[in-house]
Amino acid sequence: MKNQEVSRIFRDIAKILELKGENIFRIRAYERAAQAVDNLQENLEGVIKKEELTSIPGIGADLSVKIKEIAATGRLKYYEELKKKTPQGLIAMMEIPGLGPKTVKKLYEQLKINTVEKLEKAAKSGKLLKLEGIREKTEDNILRGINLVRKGGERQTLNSGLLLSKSFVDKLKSLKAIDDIEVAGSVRRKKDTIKDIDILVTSKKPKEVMDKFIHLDLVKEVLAHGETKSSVIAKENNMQVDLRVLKHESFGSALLYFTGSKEFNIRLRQLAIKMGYKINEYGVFPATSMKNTGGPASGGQKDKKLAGKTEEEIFSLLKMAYIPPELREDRGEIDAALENKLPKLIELNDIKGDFHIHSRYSDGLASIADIAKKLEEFDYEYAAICDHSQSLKIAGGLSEKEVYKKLKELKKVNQKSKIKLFAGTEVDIASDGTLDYSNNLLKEFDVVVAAIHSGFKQTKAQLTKRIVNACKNKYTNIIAHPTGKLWGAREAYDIDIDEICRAAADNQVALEINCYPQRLDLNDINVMRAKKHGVKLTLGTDSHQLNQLWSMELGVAVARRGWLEKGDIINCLSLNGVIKWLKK
Ligand code: DGT
Ligand code: CA
Repeated sequence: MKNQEVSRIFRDIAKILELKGENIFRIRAYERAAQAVDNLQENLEGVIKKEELTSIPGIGADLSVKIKEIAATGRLKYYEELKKKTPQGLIAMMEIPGLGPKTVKKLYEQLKINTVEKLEKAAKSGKLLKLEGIREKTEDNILRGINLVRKGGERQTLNSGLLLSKSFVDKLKSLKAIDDIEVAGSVRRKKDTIKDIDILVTSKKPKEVMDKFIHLDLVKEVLAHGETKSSVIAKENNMQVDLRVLKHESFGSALLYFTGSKEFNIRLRQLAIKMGYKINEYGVFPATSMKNTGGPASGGQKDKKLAGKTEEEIFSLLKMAYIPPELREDRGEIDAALENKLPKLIELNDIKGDFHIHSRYSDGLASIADIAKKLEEFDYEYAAICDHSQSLKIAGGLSEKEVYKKLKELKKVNQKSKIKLFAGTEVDIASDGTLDYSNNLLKEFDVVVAAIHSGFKQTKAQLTKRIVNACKNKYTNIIAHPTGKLWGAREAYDIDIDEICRAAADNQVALEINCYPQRLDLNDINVMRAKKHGVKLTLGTDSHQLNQLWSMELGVAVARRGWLEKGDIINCLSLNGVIKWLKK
């Protein structure tokens, strides 16, 4: 059981109770409990074992029984009953970003709207304006929210895809009947969003494997059950998971085929044809034997197969370098591999620090000393503690006075810390492009990370100018999450990325790859563009809790998909290198 499963259930309960107009204290109790579980630094199962559930702030006797029930059975009867008694449509409506239980209740009671479809229709025809507090802008936001949920429903974040794949692979790995196992598809390519999960295995007992697969406790529904392929819907996120059982001798070609991307496959097949080969999921064959190689049952293919056991074997037959999965998007990687000019992609091991961590001074949960201690688990030389600036009140932005207090504490912690902690700030870029602190204060920081947190609805020209202005401030080192995308809540805002890259390059400002699971901003395409402009990139986890620091690996995935090498990323510099770079 994951902590997030519990907090999600508690949060849902709070929403349903609010919808039903229940006692506000009960609602707050569930919200507080959800927050407490999210903030927990260890797994709930461990806490249950130690019988320390009630020592978590906000978890009393009643909630601790509920947590134990979820741990033991994977569900909570009380929650299931509540959901049963609430119209499904209202629950779905509450998933729309910006639409809370209060508004949903009003919509239901006053306009009889009880499904997302009815809501969409009403918003489109301006009927919502009848409700008090709803303006045209609100209607637009609701429509945008509905679209986001629909899109989000089709695809999930890379992080969700990776976690779910891992759950399945861990369970399947314990089966003796399985020999090799690999995740293919967009998960293996580490694409920023994932539609479904493709798992490949080899086994001499396909029937047994399939039987175990469809009965895993992770499975909610079985869509198809065959001897070589089965599809299920996972309980988590309702994501589809496909499992294919293959023969050992064609594992490499199947892995290549099902890793994709489709565009890459098409290009590779064209190349193979030019070289006189036919390539498919069963192997590589001489083009002349085309008719014989349609499927596993086709006769005589064995003696004609030229490669197929491993991907390496296939790339080598095609006289090209091995192409890492992250590059397989038909963006020039095939030509580069033929000319042996593929980039030497960065790896997690190359990362020597994190440029974006929030402490308790603003909206983070950990103290600077706790962060320093936790960072010892990573092989880092430095990290920047960046808290929000004064205007961002909802995120606990620091006043000038608080900044000096933080700087003092940082100095103290640094004396004992094994790694260098940079004094950082995530300073707000105001709507006119000025920064939220005076230059006098900015010069006190080692690292100035500038970012937009409001005024998203400005025009493209205004937003672009704002960021360009921020780049021109001589104290700015990094622009954080440059496009503002927040998965499931906000689309990227429209900016002229080339103009921003030029300003960044001219002013020795780096652009961030924000590693926060819902952001991954810049994305792979924009990273490639930044590199073309000669812009350096930094990776920052934007951690608000200690258990978020690991998300550096998501940023590394984006960097790899953007063809980045060590020299492109400031986090690959040694401490001295970074200090030099900061003194631009
Ligand atoms: P997604 O949408 O996140 O699931 O992305 P993928 O890449 O995992 O796409 P998926 O699951 O539809 O298919 C897995 C791989 O199978 C895909 O990357 C390439 C291969 N594939 C699927 N359909 C085709 C096709 O029509 N032609 C070719 N050449 N390859 C295909
Ligand atoms: Ca897939």
